[in-house]
Amino acid sequence: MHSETHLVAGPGALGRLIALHLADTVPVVLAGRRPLPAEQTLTTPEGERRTRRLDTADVHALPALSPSFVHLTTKAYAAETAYASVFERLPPTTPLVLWQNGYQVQPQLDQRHPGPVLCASTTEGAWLEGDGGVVHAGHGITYVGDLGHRHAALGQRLATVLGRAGLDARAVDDIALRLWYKLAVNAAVNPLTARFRIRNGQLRDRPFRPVVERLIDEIAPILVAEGIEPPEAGWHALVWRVVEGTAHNRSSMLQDVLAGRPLEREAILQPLLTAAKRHDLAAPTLAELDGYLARAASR
Ligand code: KPL
Repeated sequence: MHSETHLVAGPGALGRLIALHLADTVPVVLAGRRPLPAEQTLTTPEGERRTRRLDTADVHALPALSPSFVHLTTKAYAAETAYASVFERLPPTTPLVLWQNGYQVQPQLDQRHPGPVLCASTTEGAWLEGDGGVVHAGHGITYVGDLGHRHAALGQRLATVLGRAGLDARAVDDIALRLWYKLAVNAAVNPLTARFRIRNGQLRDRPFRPVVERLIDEIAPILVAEGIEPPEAGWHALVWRVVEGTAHNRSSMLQDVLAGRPLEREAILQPLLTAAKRHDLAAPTLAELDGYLARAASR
């Protein structure tokens, strides 16, 4: 087996986007819980359709592999289980890359995994096109780094591999900060768009705009109390810039609602609500949205 093989575990939109990019430059195995067609098509943001044959595998019955990286690209709620399946069969010191939203899986698996753990925070937008393809909706940036500041060279190596594969990737030494910023944006955008089934850009209009403002006013002091330094332009500018840039998108949580998948409520809202409680901060709008999503999930 080629020493640069990348195993991508989690064949959702992000997993397939990464696998199809990497496949042009390094050997890739795409692993999931159910069989997928080996032939996969990537539709680029420019509308070009590129079909590639990928090695696919059952995550519960992986072939003998010694990959250079395992990319865990499942939803946050499925990450621990996928991790356990993958590492039943792989060398435990294999470098692991976590691509999840939120800030829940990352510290947990960083503690659990014996090998190096990198986290990736990406603004690449993609959605699935049936079992045989993925649409790359828009180019984004991917930041990679490790929480413990011990694997800078590995982060740099991964950023170079991703860059060669056509994804704009940068190694950073403040990945925790970037994960929290993304979480702040996801918490302000995703639950509301999922609840009201609206595109991100509709948050700019009434009646949603004041709710987004209230959410940001609740999220910002929680993060500051957690020691997260505010973005240079401020929390409101951070959120509205993303809303503007992704105005035509359906958020990942709305896509999950429409596909009948579980929601990333725990990874995105729970870290904020837990921190709010710890610092005795009121977060009624966040709590109300969390309660709504929890009830919707149990129906
Ligand atoms: O990350 C996103 C998501 O949908 O999960 C945003 C940035 C909100 C874009 O839709």
